[in-house]
Amino acid sequence: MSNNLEAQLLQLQQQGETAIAAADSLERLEDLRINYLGKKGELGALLRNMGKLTAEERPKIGAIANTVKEVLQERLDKQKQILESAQIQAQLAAETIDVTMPGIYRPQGRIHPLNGIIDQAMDIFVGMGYTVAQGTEMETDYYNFEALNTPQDHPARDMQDTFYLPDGNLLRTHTSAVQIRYMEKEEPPIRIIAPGRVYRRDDVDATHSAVFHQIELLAVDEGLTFTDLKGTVKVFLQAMFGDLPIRFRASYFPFTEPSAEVDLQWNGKWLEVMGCGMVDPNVLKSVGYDAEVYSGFAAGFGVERFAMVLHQMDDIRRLYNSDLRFLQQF
Ligand code: 2NL
Repeated sequence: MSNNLEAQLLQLQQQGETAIAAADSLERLEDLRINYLGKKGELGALLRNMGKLTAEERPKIGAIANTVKEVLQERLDKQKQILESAQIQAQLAAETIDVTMPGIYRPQGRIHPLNGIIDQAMDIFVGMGYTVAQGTEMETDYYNFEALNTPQDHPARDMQDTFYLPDGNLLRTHTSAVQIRYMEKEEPPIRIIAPGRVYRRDDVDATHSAVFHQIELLAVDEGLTFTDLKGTVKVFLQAMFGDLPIRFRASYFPFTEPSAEVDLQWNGKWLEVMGCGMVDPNVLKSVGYDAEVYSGFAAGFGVERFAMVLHQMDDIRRLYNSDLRFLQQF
């Protein structure tokens, strides 16, 4: 009996050692541990036969069983260490970064000159307490013309200038409609700027485009005067162009009265850069404001025109055809 059990124990040890040495994963190793040394494992199963041994045989077999258990446990620990270290080595190898490799080329993007000017203008006006307002590019006749005191027979209404859509709507010819809608929703005091894309039926040439960008500003409050308009325009233009002389010339817009054109002395020449005026009382009335209590000023300018002056450009089309040789200069 004892010889038989001793032989079985030694055979178990040998089998176990071989299996452990061949285990190629931590999961497999854990399965082996349970299989050999676990509560319901093979070693336990053999030892349940110890009861049949004589009193002299028992300690001897017990000692052998202990050795088998210790040896197998030691082999398990050792194999576990080997597998864990192999796993770490594999991970290190997989995650190694070769710092001598050349980097991936990512071309540097740039701010488009039109967006650069819009950003700059927004910064300046936000600094003066203005809010940026936006709207849709398709508008109704009412918001683009009627509410802006532009009568049915005004030349700006002409089919030559406006893109009319088959449904009777149109593509906005200025961003004023954004301001009309804003005033309908809000009460004075109002200070907003409306930058955006606008459309005119122009023949395209070096200085004209059918799609271009405009920024308008509007302030409505009690007691606003032409002096407030002049001061605001001066602060803005000098922030954009530098400390240059500016002048106001009487002009005409349907939505302002009085109206003025603003010129800037640039390289010794007077350049027309924006239009402005005091909001016509009819416009204030159209949004439900009391024109006896409130007054307002407004101005509008073309972003393309600013870009051409600031960047010494002679052809507006360069702003639209995405030629990298042009765009990379900014
Ligand atoms: C120009 C001139 C201008 C306005 C735009 C405006 C808007 C409202 C009420 C009154 Cl809601 N006026 N806008 C006023 C004067 C001039 O633009 O030469 N733009 C390119």
